[in-house]
Amino acid sequence: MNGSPRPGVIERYREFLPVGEATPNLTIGEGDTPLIRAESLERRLGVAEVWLKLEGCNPTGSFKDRGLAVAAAKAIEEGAHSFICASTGNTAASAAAFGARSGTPTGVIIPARGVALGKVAQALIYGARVIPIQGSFDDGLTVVRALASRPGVALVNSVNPYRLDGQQTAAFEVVDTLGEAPDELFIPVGNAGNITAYWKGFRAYESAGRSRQLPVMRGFQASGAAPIVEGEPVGNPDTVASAIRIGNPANWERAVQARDESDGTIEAVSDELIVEAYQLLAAEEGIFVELASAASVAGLLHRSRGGEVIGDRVVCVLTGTGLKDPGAAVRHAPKPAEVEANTEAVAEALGWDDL
Ligand code: AN7
Repeated sequence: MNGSPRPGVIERYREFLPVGEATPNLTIGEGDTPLIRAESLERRLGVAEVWLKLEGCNPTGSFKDRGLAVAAAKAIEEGAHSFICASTGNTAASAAAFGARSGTPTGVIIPARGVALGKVAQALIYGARVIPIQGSFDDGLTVVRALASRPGVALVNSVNPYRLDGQQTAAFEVVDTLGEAPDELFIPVGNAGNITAYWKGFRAYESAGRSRQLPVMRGFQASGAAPIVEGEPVGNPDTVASAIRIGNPANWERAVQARDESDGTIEAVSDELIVEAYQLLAAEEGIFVELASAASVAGLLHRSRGGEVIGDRVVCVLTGTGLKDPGAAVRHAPKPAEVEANTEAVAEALGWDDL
């Protein structure tokens, strides 16, 4: 059976994608993620509408599934026998899932240190060949670019244009839900594929008459890994947000183009602010994201506190789930104290002893 009661991005957005009869309708159930109001943030910042796009609700827990669906399907259509990517973890997990789904051997090159355990676990259990390297994501990307020149090997990093084609479906969904593009879009920036893809998507939808306006793009890098902000590659990128620990983004020029064409900004946010946004999203909105994803909301806090006027309707893209890195949550949340297993001790620990 080809069709599905809950179609993936290829089936839903076929008319906007470079897919045809010969493209396999590959899906693991990606896309169609929730867009929800952030009422606590709205009150706190005095912004009329703040919406959160919950990309952690994708099957592997990040937005990467959208782009991998299209990149994997096109690679198979074009006769690839293997997928390969470098990754800070989420691309690896997603590529591994689509490799498994399509029966395509998949190699994932990850930094030996700093990748969240949940992402490594995913890549391993999906059956990818996982190669930890003694270096950074940027080193890994150099290696896979060279390996991808071998026949039949499909490079599925966001240097692959089909990745961006697939990822733009998130922008389509935002417009489909709101009936219009938002005034501003806040988004984390690592390898800079996603900001490029959203901009491409908003423009495609505007051209097709689905939206009357384009958003202002607001990208955020972590301050220890902010090459686009600094205007030069960062040799040793360093941030708590391991997913965006990237010093030389592949889509650098296109991200700058998205920024400039939208009259937007790409700014740096500190690790402290990223952690604050991470805690705030969980404790006040009930949304558990990964640290890199919190960079979008950190950016909103940063601009609001800096006295910048925020648009009436903004969307923050929350790129991935917090569950892949439970260690980070434990480090940044209060530690519970162990008590005796009786009613009085538990009531006291709960602060209910005088209720
Ligand atoms: C949760 O998985 O680069 O600017 O190799 O995992 O499109 O790179 C991940 C990036 C934001 C940045 N949020 O997006 C990888 C990888 C999360 C991410 C980004 C990533 P891009």
